[in-house]
Amino acid sequence: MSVLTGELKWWQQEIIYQIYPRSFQDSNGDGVGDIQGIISRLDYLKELGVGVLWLSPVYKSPQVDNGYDISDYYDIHDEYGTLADMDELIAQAAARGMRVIMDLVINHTSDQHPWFIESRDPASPKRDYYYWRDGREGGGNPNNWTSFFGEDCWVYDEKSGQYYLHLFAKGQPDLNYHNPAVFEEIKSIMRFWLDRGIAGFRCDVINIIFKESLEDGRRRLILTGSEHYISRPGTHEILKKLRSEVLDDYDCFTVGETVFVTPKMGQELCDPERRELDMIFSFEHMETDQFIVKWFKRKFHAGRFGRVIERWQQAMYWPAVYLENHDQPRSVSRFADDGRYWSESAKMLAVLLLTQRGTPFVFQGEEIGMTNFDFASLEQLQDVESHNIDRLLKRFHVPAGMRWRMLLRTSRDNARTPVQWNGESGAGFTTGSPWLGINKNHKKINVAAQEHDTESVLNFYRCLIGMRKQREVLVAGDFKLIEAKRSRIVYERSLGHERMLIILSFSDKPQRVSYRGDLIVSNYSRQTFDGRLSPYEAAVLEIMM
Ligand code: ISL
Ligand code: CA
Repeated sequence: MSVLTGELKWWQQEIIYQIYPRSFQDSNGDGVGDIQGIISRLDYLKELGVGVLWLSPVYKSPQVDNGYDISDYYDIHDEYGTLADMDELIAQAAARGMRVIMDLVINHTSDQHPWFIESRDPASPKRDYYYWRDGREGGGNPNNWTSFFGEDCWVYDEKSGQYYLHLFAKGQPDLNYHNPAVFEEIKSIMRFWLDRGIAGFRCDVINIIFKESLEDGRRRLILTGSEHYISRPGTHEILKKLRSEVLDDYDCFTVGETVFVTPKMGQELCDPERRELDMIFSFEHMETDQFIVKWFKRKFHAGRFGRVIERWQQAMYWPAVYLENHDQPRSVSRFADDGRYWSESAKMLAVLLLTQRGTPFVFQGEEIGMTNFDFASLEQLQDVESHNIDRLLKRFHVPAGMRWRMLLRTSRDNARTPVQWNGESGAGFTTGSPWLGINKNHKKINVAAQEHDTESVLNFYRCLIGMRKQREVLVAGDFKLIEAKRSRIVYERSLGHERMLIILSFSDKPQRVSYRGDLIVSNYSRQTFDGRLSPYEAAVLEIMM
C-alpha cells in the first residue's frame, strides 16, 4: 500500500504539534495551562515550522482524566478559558498559516455529563445512551470484562438498581452506539466545532467505540472482553457515516487513536477507498520495550523497534508518525540516553521522527529534548491511571520497590510535566504553583537556553523540519529498511531519482559502517561521512544515482 495516487493533501505535507493544554503555558498564574497561554506561544510554534496544532481535550470536564472525561462538548473548561478564547486561538493560528484540530472523545463521557446524570433514571429517554445492565444472577458484574485502567469495568448504581459500563475510569461511562440518538449527538458536536473553523479531529480510542455484544470474554491478563469491541464491523459503519454525513462537508482530516490494532486492522481503518479515517496512531512500536503489559518493562532493543517501524511503514497507505504523546514516557529517556549523550540522543530521535514516510507528530517539549519526570514519591503523581495501577499491584502483593520502579518508568505523568520555557522557578510555565511538578532539569533543559544556541536540540528540530518541507522524498518517498539491530537502524527513502540513507546509532559505543554518500544532516559537527559512527549519531546521506 505504499504507492500514492495523485497529489499530496495539505495535512500530508504538514508537521503536527500536540499540545497538552494543562501543561503547555499558564497565562494567569493559577498553575494550570490555558488557551491564552497557547495563544502567547503561537509565534514560537510558527518558528518551529509546525502547521497544525492538536489540542488534547479543552472541553468542560471534571478532570478525572485530565479532560478525557467530558461533561459538556459545546463549551470550554473554565480553567482553560472560554469559547471566545478558542475562537481567538483558531483565528490567531490561521493568521500565522496554522490550523487547529481538537481531540474528539466519544467512546465515553464524564459521569457528570447531563446525559449520564439523566440516564441514571431508568425511565429517562437518555437511559439507552449508555450501557446499563443487571448484575449476574446471584450477584456480581454483568460480565467478566476488565478495564484499561486496571479495575473492573462495571459500577453498580444504587439509584437505578443496575450497573453501567466504563472501559476507562469509573467517571468515564461508555456511550452506547447501538442507539442512533447517540450517533446524531456526535454528528452535531463535530459540526459545531468544524463550523467554528477547526481543521479536523484526533479521535480518542476510536476503534473500540462499538461494543458488538456484552458477553463474557476469553480470560486474558489484560482487557478481558476486548474481542467484543476491538475494530468490530459496527465501528467501521459508524466511521463511514461520520465521514459521508459530516466530514465530507469540510476541508479537514481525522487521525484515530487505535488501541491493539494489527497492521491489517490499521490499513482497513484508513484505506482511502473505504473512506473511514485518514490516519491512525498505532502502538506496536511503543510496545517494543514492554513485556505483555506496559507496567512490565523489558530492555529496549533498537532492532525490534526498527522492524516494527518497517512493518507499519509498509502496511499503511499514509502513516501517522510519532514517538511521544501524553500517555507515553519521554522518548529520549526511553529509547536512547537522557544522561551523557542527551543532546545527541534527542537529535537522533528527531531524525527518526522526521525522516519517515507520513505525517509526523511532535509532542510538546519533545523539540527541546524534555526527559522523564524526576518525581520522588507517589504523591507527586496526579494521573488516575498511575494511582489505580499502584493500588491494583498492591492487591496482588507486588512489593513496594517493584511497584515504584514500574511507575518511574511507565507513569503517564512522565510526559505531562509542564513545558520548560526557561530556567526560572516556574520554568516560564507559571508564576504560581504548577498543577504537576516541574522537572528539576528545567534549569538546563529549556527553550530560552536553546533559542539562540545554534547547536541546540530546538534548532536542530527547526532545521530538520525546514529541510523536510523542501524534500518530498522525505515526506512521500518509499521506505526501505536496510538494517535493524541492537546498535543501529538504517533505512532508505527514495522517490524518482532521489535517494537518501538514514543511519541511526542506538549505542553509546563507536561503530563503523560501510555506507557512503553526501552528508546532509548530522547531529555531530561533521562535514563529511567516512563510516565512523559516534555514540547515538544520526547521519542522513544523499546518494547520487
Ligand atoms: O495510556 C495507556 C495506557 O497507559 C493507554 O492504554 C491509553 O489508555 C489508551 O491509549 C487510550 O488513551 C486515550 O484514552 C484514554 C485517556 O486516558 C488517554 O489519555 C487517551 O489518550 C481515555 O479517554
Ligand atoms: Ca491558567
